[in-house]
Amino acid sequence: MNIEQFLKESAREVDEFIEAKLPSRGVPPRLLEALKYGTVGGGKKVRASLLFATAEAYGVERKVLLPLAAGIEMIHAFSLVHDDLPCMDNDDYRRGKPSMHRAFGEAMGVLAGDALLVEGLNLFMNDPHFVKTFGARKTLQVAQVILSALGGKGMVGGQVLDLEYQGRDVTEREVYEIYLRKTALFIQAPVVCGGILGKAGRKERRALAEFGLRLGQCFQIKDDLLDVTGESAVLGKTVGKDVKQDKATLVKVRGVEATERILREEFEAIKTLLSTLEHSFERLLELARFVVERSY
Ligand code: GRG
Repeated sequence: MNIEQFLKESAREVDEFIEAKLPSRGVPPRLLEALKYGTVGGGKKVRASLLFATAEAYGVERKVLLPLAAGIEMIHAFSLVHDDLPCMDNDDYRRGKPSMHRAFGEAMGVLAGDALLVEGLNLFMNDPHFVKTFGARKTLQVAQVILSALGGKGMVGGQVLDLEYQGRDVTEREVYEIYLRKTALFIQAPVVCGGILGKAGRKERRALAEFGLRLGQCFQIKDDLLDVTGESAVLGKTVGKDVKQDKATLVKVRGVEATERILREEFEAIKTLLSTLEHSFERLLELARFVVERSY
């Protein structure tokens, strides 16, 4: 199975799981519709795939990971829905269709985002089979990793900096600070969770954490490059917004060519890092390659 097929397969399984597990009874039908709109059938599902690929190296079956993989994707979808709101990046187009607030109205954009976050956590923390398989301690540990990546020191803080640094001169260090918080920690989270659930040793866990963080930085660097060099129809979202909104990006500070070079160098560093590990992380390496070479 090549990496595109691997991603497609992960997406299919995660979508099926979400559809089957979303609470239907007692939830207003319009909210349920919005939850599905925000998750099922959209997005690359890279974060779920990172969890599968990491845990797979330790022989953990994908079936038992689905509640966490799907939960992580729902939480990610929440961040996209809120990111698109008029008071944030104000985007009308996401995953090849109208963004949530364009399709369901602004109030539902806020509420569906809230519900995606809460139901995303619910999906694995309230799944008896998941808790029984991995135990309460590991369930709590993965929840802690996820919540730390999202809080004031993580994604919310990163989004605040992203808005604050818009329209002013920024340093490379400030750009990396945004990347780390806004994106990298939540790309790192599924890798770290895969190590925890796979019972990785301390040394390998540390290396996986470093890999996840570096990959997360690469992910955002590539995202910013695609905003300049990519095509809207392929990406399924508006392009050219960073320049228009004068966002703090590496492309703004260093230019396209230097940014592409930095990305290539980072990928080489990631490759070396993975090659020093005891277990074989072929799939993770393929995913990393996809992240830096993707066109969508
Ligand atoms: C975490 C409580 C809390 C609030 C969120 C809105 C917000 C605050 C943060 C924005 C975070 C954000 C949108 C970061 C950008 C990350 C990024 C590059 C997203 C695109 O991810 P892909 O390419 O998207 O994986 P698909 O559609 O493929 O899933």
